[in-house]
Amino acid sequence: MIAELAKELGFHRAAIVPIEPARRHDLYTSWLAEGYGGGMAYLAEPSHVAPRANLRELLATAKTLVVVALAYDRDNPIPVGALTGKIARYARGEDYHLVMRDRLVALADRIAGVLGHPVATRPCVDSAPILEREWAERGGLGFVAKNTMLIAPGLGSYVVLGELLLDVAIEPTAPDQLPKPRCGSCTKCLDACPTRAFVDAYVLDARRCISYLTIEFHGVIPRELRSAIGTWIFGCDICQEVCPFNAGAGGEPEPLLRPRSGAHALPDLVALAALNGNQYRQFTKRTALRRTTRPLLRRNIAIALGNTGSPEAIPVLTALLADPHAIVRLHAVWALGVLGGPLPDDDPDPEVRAELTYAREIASTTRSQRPP
Ligand code: B12
Ligand code: SF4
Ligand code: SF4
Repeated sequence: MIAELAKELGFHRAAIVPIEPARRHDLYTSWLAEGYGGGMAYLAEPSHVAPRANLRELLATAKTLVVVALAYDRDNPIPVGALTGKIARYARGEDYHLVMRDRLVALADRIAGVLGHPVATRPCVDSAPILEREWAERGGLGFVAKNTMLIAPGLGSYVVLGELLLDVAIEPTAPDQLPKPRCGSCTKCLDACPTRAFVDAYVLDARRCISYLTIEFHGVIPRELRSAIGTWIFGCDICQEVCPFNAGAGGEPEPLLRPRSGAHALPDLVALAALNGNQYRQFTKRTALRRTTRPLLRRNIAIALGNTGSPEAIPVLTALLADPHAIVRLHAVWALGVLGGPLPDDDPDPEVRAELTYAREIASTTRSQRPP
């Protein structure tokens, strides 16, 4: 019945799992101990580590977990001009956290209605301290693949996950077993990752992942990773784009998660760099893009513009040199160095000045390599 209700609410998959201790908690803590979480310090806080081992830390009376998956758009329009950036598919439409949360609350209400009494619930999505992929596996929604994504057979990996803790015991829909990995000898995702972020199959070093660098990381992007970021300005989908399980996937994606506009699916880097504060708030309103800030998005745009290799990017990069935030100017300087554009003589910020020295070096190396 719950699976039926979940379907009516638009979820693509739903399952019921009994509340038991997590089985892969040691993999989580060893991942943190290796430093693979980078600057996401919140992941190592006791309030995030303990509930991942024991869901009852989130709802003391919990007896059942409902795990759900919502599919989003797999399509990828072809870029029109040289100065087009890329936003990861999950972030092009309505913020999935909001969509998922509203649906989970509606599901809880319907369950209470059917049971005829109030039910204590706790909806969880993404930021909640839950090993979401493990629970989705245990509910039989799919398997964790070498790219660390939960792949739901038939839907692929372009799905977001959510959970609902309930204080009522409900018969499970799945045998609560961790499925066998189904990647076989394939290594396409590991080979395609441009920043070589996979330490091994199933293990991602977030510090090298474009998704982390463009969304979660707030500092100066390491020089050696900048070129590999390509034109991604928010997130990255490469290790999913190459996956054969996505090539054969079907299912209508959730309409609310479809790209909000052409500019969300194919962002024009020049137009995006020129948005004022109000326009930026409009563009990111109720989208997952809200996870970043305008200066950080401009930092990412500067890198992407440098990586277009197009001299047409020079005027907008020159305009970014006037940004009040040093983080934006620094990356604009780097991009101008790469494109051989005019560099400023000086900058009030010492880190930007150091970047200027480096940019002059790359510019002169590039010039000396050009044929006379
Ligand atoms: C931190 C985080 C990130 C980090 C680190 C990602 C990572 N792979 O660890 C960064 C910022 C890089 C990131 C990127 C992305 N993320 Co993210 N992220 C999270 C978050 C908040 C925690 C993940 C975590 O705990 N990582 C630590 C590792 C150790 O844990 P894990 O990923 O759960 O890995 C499990 C398995 O790998 C397994 N495992 C380990 N070794 C082995 C060995 C074998 C043989 C097997 C089978 C399994 C296995 O054990 C782990 C524990 O259960 C979750 C939400 C949540 N609360 O879980 C979303 C979440 C994982 N992200 C999500 C998404 C959509 C993305 C992106 C696709 C966004 C994008 N397009 O840019 C990318 C994908 C990059 C990638 N290949 O993972 C979705 C994934 C949905 C799915 N289908 O899997 C989640 C579940 C959010 C959600 N509610 O939907 N993310
Ligand atoms: S999201 Fe991109 S950068 Fe991150 S692991 Fe996948 S391919 Fe590599
Ligand atoms: S690309 Fe290959 S190895 Fe990677 S997740 Fe897909 S099937 Fe598994």
